[in-house]
Amino acid sequence: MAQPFDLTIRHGRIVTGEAIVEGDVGVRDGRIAAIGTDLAPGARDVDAAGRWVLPGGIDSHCHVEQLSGMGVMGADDFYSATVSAAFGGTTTIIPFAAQHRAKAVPDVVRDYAERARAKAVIDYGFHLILANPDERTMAHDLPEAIRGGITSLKVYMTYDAMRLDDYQLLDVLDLAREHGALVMVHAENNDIIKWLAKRLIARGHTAPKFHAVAHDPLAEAEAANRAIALARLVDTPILIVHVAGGSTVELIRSAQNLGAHVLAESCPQYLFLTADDLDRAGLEGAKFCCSPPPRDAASQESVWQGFMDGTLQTYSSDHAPYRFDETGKLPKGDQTTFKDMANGVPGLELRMPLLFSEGVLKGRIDIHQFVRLTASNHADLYGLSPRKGRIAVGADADLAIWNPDRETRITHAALHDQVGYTPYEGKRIKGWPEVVVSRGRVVVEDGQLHAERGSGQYLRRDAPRLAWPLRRPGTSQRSTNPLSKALADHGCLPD
Ligand code: DUC
Ligand code: ZN
Ligand code: ZN
Repeated sequence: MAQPFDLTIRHGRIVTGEAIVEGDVGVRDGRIAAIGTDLAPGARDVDAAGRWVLPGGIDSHCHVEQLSGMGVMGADDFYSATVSAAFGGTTTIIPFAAQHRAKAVPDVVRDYAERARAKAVIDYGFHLILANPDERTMAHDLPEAIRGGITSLKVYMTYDAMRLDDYQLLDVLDLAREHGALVMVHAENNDIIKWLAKRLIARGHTAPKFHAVAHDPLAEAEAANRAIALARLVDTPILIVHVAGGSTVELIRSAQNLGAHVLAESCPQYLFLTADDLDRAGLEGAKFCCSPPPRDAASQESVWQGFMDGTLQTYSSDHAPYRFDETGKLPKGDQTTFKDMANGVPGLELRMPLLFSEGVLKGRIDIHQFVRLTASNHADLYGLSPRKGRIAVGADADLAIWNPDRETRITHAALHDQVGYTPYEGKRIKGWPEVVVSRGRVVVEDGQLHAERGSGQYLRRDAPRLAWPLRRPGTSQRSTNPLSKALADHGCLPD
């Protein structure tokens, strides 16, 4: 008789939705077929005694095989990025198909899709980076991309080559509401950064640490505040990505308490690095340069608080893999200034192990918060539920089996990306996803990869699943924007 399951994971501590089940997971045809105790043997059994069985992670913010606004190609392609993600317990990524101003959106999407199809070893979707909301894009190409399953887009308020002005942002937000897409916002004030950078460079302050000075926390908070105001004006949800500063966390929380439809994300670099990391000998600090930059211990604490109280919904890597050489961080060799270097840090592989060790095992967040922040919230917000992000019968069998006792001293040599360094070199962490399963396939086991190039599947995503209001005890949730009614009355917004 045929085995009832292709794979049975036995005796684990399984996190299912909001419960913990001590038992087994049965997998058939790539999906979770049963959760219970004493399930029948599978064609293959994996012992998970003493281990957590968690949903595979979803990393909804990573830059893969992407040309930056400055024209720099990242070091990871869709193969190395997805391999690296899988080794860190992530089974789905949502990188960007990045429009540059001269490119048409359909060509951009086709190009990224072709490259990913040939190389990815885990499943993936795309967000669109929108740099040119011209007439054709807005009238045709963007609605078409959203209908095709790219149900989120990222817009920049900074970087001359990418940024949209407020007028364009309003147009994009308006269109996103009409077509049911989620707008992710890179919130930094372009002119503040340019103004400060010019003065710093003119005074000879060119070292990497001045990147953090130029990207002042006020540049982030001002832009976030403006993005929230624009979103409230036209009654469209936004998600502010890579929140770094404590004041930004606070203003997002206040906006949510007023009932504003504002979501937010942060990343490992804002929990585990500070601006002091940029202050290293020579140009070494370039390895820690990302935008916005890591801040200080108080901001780290605010980001933790934001994760703990639900102000921040998603924890992503913002993996942006630039090598420490002329191809990335050091385009002008030892003459490189902080303005020349590519912005970004790697993080696909260490994102979840860092949070498991420092968040779950140190008691800052519980295992359910860990699952929400690394998987299920991403699935809901980016239209992947119920297929991804939770351990439930019928969902894809995307699983990570975590050994909570395994101790690791982080070294880049043990990682699988192509960046050549990690900002977390030497850090000691506890807990590691030793076995990783993608759609029922054991893709990582015993430190080995068991997945073919191109075996990941493209995910055509549904509309975001957003639940309002964000519940926070003791706060009254008023309507998002009284002005919206006036705008609707005058035909500027739908009723
Ligand atoms: N900042 C970005 O805006 N994108 C990639 C990485 C970074 O640091
Ligand atoms: Zn960004
Ligand atoms: Zn990014």
